Amino acid sequence: MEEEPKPILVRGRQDVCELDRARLALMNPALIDQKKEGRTIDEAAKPFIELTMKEGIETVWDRYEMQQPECKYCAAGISCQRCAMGPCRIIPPHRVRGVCGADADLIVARNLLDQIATGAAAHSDHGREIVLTLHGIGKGTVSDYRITDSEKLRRLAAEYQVNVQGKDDKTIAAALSQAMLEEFGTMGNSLRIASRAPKATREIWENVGITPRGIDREVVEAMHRVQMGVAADYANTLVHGLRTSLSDGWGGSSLATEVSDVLFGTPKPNESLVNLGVIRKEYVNISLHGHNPMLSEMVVKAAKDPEIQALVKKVGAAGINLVGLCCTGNELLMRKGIPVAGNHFNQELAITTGALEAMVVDYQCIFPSLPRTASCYHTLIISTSPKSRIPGSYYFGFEPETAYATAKAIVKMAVENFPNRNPQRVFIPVEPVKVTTGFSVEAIRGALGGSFKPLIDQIASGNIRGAVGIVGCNNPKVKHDYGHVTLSKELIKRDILCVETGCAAIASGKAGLLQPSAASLAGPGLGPVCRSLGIPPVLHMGSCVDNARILHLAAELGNALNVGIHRLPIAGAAPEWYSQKAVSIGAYFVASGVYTVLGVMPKITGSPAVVSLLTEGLKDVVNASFAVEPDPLRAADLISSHIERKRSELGI
Ligand code: BF8
Repeated sequence: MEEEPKPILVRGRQDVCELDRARLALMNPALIDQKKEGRTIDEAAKPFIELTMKEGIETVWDRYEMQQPECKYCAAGISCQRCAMGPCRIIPPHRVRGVCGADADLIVARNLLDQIATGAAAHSDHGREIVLTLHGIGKGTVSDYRITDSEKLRRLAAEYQVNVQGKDDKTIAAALSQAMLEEFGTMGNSLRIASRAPKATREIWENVGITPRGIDREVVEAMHRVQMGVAADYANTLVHGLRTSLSDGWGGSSLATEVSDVLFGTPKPNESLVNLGVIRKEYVNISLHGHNPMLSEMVVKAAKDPEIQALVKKVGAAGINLVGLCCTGNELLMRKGIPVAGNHFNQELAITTGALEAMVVDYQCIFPSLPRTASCYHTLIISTSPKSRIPGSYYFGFEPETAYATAKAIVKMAVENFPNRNPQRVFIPVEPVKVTTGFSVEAIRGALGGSFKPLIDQIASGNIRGAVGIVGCNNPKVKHDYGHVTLSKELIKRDILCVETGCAAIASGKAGLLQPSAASLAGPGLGPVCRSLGIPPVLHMGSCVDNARILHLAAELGNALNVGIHRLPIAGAAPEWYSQKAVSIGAYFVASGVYTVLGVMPKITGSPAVVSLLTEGLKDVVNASFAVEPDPLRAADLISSHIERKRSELGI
């Protein structure tokens, strides 16, 4: 019999100093009330935020306050930590160059390229892991996963010119994954999957010299360019940033999305629940947090194992309640209808329900301090990626070859932790909200009756003025969920359809905007269209790598009309972004021709030249640009004027 995988406690238990807790808890009740209201608009989160302040449990908002005032040079992007001659800061009028001679423009541009490359690497490395799993299935080394959407496998194979005639799924998987892996380090001069973009868009890339080549190649070249003594011109540096981001959106993220659909199923509309109220008192609660569906899908399977179910009975729980957080949550919600406890700023609060037996994480957007939060309760933080061994967590090395055994050991550990729960500390005073999700490109096409023509007709007639992709994170610089929800509500009121991913989509879910009944909040054109199709005015399209779905949808519309993406009445927005991944997403939206409004200022204000290039100059390069507008109502004005301008240019 195979030995059961055992965890390692990474660097020992992390405990929060009781003195720290006592100090944090000494807050005046009026201040607690004020802070609770100032930190979030998520009504279900407020009681937990109050609890953290009363009990002295540190959260992201406390740490943000402790970091104030921020360094104004770092905030403006004009500090450089790149080499050992520094650190350097640009302080006019005298300190206008770093030790190496770089001026403010170059320092800002290099820092930004670094951020884009980091984000592109994160998405694409996730994509590679998924493609490698498909490869393992094809080669017979991975047996715990199977191909769920054989039709999509064959469609992708046709796109990659892999012969499918008379071949079984496994043989196709081997050949297709090989062709996909070559996209990472291809000898060619373009990515095959990027040829989904409309011809006019690809011609723009070709003319500007930003056609993405190998996925790894663009990231490595970006890293080369930020080495001191390489990048010297800010504009030339940023143009490579666009190319790098395209290798993410049309490359690594597209592969992550498409192959996840092949392995776990292409999402279809389904119903579920969101907010912290999805955590259930009588159950063993396990939250799945992070990004890669490979881990979470296997945990879902292991939770049904008869041995595990017997153990659940033995510990006296009513069952196992799996709940998602962040993008792993989105993946499970889209495909399996598994409830989501919340977005980025709900991760610590989920622990404060006192009813979470384990938080299972892989990578990205996971606060490294979670084991400290968990030490105030019985919750176990279980880390699983060799790339993200978190001190204070129990670590299982998760590999596709041994996925089921590891997932089962993880679930077992969570169930065995149920008796350690302190019933007096269980606190779940909120009810979840209903959502309809699962709007993959295929599902949208299906809901429209098999082609995008009805959507195009509604846009042409003006019932729907256009569409906006609202994406991204939470950031303590913005009241939690306020940016997302205010912008979405304002746009649907103006008959603009919203398609959303990531933490933006979860914010809309918590606010009730992902229900068909939210059509009543839409304008006189969009509302009836949603009612006739039975869909919400805000469509949940998935996780952050699933922003590729938004690109593919834009490509479908562009191809149907035979125009470049830049000519469509569409826009992008990231009202509460924080992550380098979001920088890459914003850059590939713009490089693909999508005007994109950010709610948080990037660290670029130290270079007026960079600001002007990104907000104006890029219009002459890729026919799109960035705007920054922290007020979501004014952002809605910018977006609707842009959409109306595009409509009149198209003559509709
Ligand atoms: O990839 S939206 S906070 S969870 S980075 Fe992170 Fe931002 Fe959420 Fe998903 Ni995306």
